[in-house]
Amino acid sequence: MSVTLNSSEWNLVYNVFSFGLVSMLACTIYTLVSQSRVLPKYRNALVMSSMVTFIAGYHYWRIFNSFGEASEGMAVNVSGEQGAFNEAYRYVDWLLTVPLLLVEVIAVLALAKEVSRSLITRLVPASAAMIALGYPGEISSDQNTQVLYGVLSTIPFLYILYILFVELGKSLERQPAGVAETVGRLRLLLIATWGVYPIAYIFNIVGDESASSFVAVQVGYTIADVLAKCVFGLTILKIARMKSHAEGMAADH
Ligand code: RET
Repeated sequence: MSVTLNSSEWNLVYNVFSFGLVSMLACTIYTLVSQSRVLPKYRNALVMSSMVTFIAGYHYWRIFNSFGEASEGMAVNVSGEQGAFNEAYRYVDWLLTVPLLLVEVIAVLALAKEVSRSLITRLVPASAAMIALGYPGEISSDQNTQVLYGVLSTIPFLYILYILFVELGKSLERQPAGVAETVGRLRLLLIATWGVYPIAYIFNIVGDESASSFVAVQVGYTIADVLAKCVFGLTILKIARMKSHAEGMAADH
């Protein structure tokens, strides 16, 4: 089975993948070289961010190549067979990066050890379950299966939002004023970008294997990935710098 794009659609997907790839590479370098601009206790959060964008850069490289290999002219093979466009790269990427992103948020807050551990032991399994449950729906062409796994995956998704907005809110009260504000913005960025994924997934269900739904899903996921990984990582860096300065690090760092 294949979807036939027109030339501007094909070029758009090709260019968006290329943009995603270079954004991840550039962001990896930026967060790596910025290590010394924050206090040692915040460096782990930056390492997480570098790892997230590195892992994503690798997967965008594979996705980009897979798109080229699956294309015969403007027809993209989406059959799921060998040589077809491989949607699994995205899910393997998310399976690794989504738990890391959540650990990154917790790490930059530098909360008490028990609080961090309790948040992480709930967030990491929930995020892995969310991605693992979404995959069977993503690759299925049967609408009932897509809806079933979409709903199942939404359960851990809502649980994660509950932890981030309700549970984490309690520890925010103890953060310095400017930091609490930036963390508030971080959570807004998180909800705005993470919300794009289920919406793109819905395009897949209602779009019924059409070229325009293929384009919408791929462009949607890629833009959301750049926001959720790169822009998010840069916000984490900003929070780490603000906290480092609030805790006595010289301002010229
Ligand atoms: C799926 C399936 C449909 C239901 C829901 C989903 C949520 C996906 C999310 C993915 C987040 C990915 C991130 C990647 C960036 O690194 C799996 C599409 C709720 C929230 C943040």
